[in-house]
Amino acid sequence: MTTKVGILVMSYGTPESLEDVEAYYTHIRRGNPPSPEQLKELVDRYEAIVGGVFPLRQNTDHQVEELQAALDEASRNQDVEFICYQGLKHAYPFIEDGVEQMARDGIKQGIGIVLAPHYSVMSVGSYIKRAQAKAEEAGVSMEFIESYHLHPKLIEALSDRVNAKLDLFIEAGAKRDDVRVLFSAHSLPERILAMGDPYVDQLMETSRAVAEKSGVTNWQFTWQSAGRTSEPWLGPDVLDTMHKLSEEEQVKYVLVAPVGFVSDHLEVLYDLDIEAQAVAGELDMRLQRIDSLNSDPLYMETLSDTIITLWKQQH
Ligand code: FEC
Repeated sequence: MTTKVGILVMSYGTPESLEDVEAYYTHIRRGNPPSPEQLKELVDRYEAIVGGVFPLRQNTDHQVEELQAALDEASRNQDVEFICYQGLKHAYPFIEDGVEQMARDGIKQGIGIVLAPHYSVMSVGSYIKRAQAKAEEAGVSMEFIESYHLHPKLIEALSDRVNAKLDLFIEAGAKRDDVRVLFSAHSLPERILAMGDPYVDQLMETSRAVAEKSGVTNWQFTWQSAGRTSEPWLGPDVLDTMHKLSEEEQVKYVLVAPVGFVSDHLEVLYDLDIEAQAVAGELDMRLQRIDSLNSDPLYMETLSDTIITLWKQQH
């Protein structure tokens, strides 16, 4: 008999329209509505990137479809069927909706995975906590994947992207070693450091592995997209790093590799492609960004391998 296993594929979520930005932002702020100024600032950022479309929604939908196809392929002729359900952190369908749908479909066992490779108690940990609570209530037995930041196919996909953009610099006349590669990820409040959180170490491990695989020695790590709250966030921020590189080391070529993200969305398309690109212009610096993974087959295989490995360990 074939066992049906629900795969809860979790992602950050994005509004469906500009009218939904307020509800989305209020959800991120745990029910506290933003001030009119804060709301306008966020709407302006979405308007700058999207022109009416929210790319993260489409990208997540596509990633879930492609992951389903990869799992179907990998489990062909086996006695297990993996069925993907989407669960978003801050938008419909919410994490809880995905778990509820599994239960309604008669699924008794599930595996949860987040479309973010690195674990922090404040990021992946909070997705898992919500999914676990709902699963207990709905009577679904769930296991979770916490991270997959060193999966060889993930490292290969990221290294290929680094090399592709380094080639563009070379075509434009730069020497490969003159390009400073900046690996980056979403900043988090500094208080995670006191909690022994693995987030920083995992990001450094991914960065080191990608640098090694692509033969890059001229690199460093920096943070981006810190939240607009009063507490201190992990730094240095990418914009400060760029200023420092220009002023203290006269660096002219920068390739930013946001290894903490897997999709085109606001934090990449605005924070890097618009905001950091504007700073690069002021500093007379040439800035490129690696392409996002989106539904790259190697990323899809990273996810499906990780899920199947966990399933096999349990059965
Ligand atoms: O394209 C889109 O519509 C969504 C882009 C988006 C992604 C994303 C990923 C992460 N976040 C993480 C942590 C935080 C913390 C806070 C926070 C706030 C925001 C706001 C927006 C936003 N985040 Fe986000 N994040 C995205 C978007 N994020 C918009 C609210 C305005 C602002 O501060 O800029 C602070 C919450 C609070 O007030 O307490 C913390 C982390 C990730 C990467 C892992 C993941 O994808 O889950 C960590 C994509």
